[in-house]
Amino acid sequence: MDDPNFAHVSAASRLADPAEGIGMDELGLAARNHALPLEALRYDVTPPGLHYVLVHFDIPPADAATWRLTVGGKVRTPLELSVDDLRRYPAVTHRVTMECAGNGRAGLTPRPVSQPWLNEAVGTADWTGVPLRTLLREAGVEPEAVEAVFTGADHGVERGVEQDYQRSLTVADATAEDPEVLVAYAMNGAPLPPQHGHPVRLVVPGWYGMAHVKWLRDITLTDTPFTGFQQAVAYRIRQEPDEPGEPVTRIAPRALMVPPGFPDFMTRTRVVRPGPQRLEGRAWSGRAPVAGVETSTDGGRTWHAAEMDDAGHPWAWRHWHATWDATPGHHVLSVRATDAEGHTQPLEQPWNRGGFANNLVQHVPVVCLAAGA
Ligand SMILES: Nc1nc2c(c(=O)[nH]1)N[C@H]1C(S)=C(S)[C@@H](COP(=O)(O)O)O[C@H]1N2
Ligand SMILES: [Mo]
Repeated sequence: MDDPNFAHVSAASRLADPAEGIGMDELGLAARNHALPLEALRYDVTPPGLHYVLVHFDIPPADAATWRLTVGGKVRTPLELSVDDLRRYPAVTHRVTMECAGNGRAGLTPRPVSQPWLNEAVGTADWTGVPLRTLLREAGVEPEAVEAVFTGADHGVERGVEQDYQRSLTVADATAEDPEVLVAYAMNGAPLPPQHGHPVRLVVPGWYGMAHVKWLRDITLTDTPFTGFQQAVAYRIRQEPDEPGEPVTRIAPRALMVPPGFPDFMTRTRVVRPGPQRLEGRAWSGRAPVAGVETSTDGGRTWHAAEMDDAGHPWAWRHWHATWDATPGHHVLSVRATDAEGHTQPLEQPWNRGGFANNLVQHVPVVCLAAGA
C-alpha cells in the first residue's frame, strides 16, 4: 500500500484461504469482465460482444470527434493526431488472438484473489489501424530512447497506487516488422466498441492482453525503462510478493475445444449420445506457430493427433478437429497444443502468485447416455 489515503479502499494482493470460495468482490469483477462462451470458438473471428473483456478501472468517456493521440518525449517532432489523422495513413489489418494473462487463475491452488477467470478469457479479432512504427518514424525516435510508454484514458487505484493505466514496450518491440504493433481504430471492420478501447487502442500481436493498451491517448518515448505499476508491480511471474520476478510477455500455447453435445444448465456438464462425435476448437501460441494439437479421451493418459486447418494468420488461433466414438458412461476429454519451439501445456500447472501465463490442459467432463436414451 503506497498511499495511506487509499488504506480503506484498496487492498494488497492476497491468496484465498484453502476452503475460501469466490468472494463478492471477485464476483463483481467477473460480472463486469466477461469471457468467451466456449461455443464461440466455432468462429474464425469472434463476433462483436463475444470477445472477452477486461477493464481494470472504468470504461472512460470517449468522443472520437475530439480524441487526440499525442506522441512525445524523446522524439524529434512531437505529434498530436485525431482519429481522422490516423485514418489518413495507409491502413493495415491483422487478425490477432488476444488472451488475458490471468486466464485460468481461478483454477490455481491457492487461488490469487483477482479477476477469477476459468479458461475462456480469449478472443480473435481483425484489428485495423496504423503500424506504430509508421507513427514513430514520423515522430523521429531519438537515439537515447529505450522504451515507449503507452497511457490509456482510464484512471483508478490498484493496490493503493492511484494511476492511469500504463504499459511500455522496448523501442525494438515497438518498431518490429513482425509482429507489427498497431495503433488500431477498428475491430472487425467497425469502430472500436467502448469496452475494447474506443476510439484508439494498441494491439501487440502475440502478447498477453495487458500490453494492448485501450483508450490510448499518449505515447511517450523515454530514456529509462518504465517502472509504472502495471509494468513493475503487476504482471510479473513471482513466487513471493517482494521478489522482482519475470515480466509477463508473450502468450503460452493453449488449445480449447467447443464443448461437445449439450450442457446441463447449472453444472454445465456435457451430455452426448453414443456414436461418433466431432471434436473441434482452436489452438494458439504467441511464442511460435502452433505445430500440433492432440486430444485425449481418458483424462490425459493417452493422446491422439488432431487435424489442423492451414495457418493463414500467424498471430491468430488455428482451427483443429478430431473424431471421438462416444460410448455410454462418464468421460473426460482433454486437448493440448504444442508450438514450433516445443512449448506445450502442462497437466499440472506450475504456480505463481499473480496467477499469470498459466495454460493448464483443458478437461471437459462428458456424460454419454445409454444407447436409445
Ligand atoms: N487502458 C487500458 N487498457 C487495457 C486494460 C485496462 O484496464 N485499461 N486492460 C488490459 C488487459 S489486462 C487486457 S486482458 C486487455 C483486454 O482487452 P479486451 O477487453 O479488448 O479483450 O486489455 C488491456 N488493456
Ligand atoms: Mo488481462
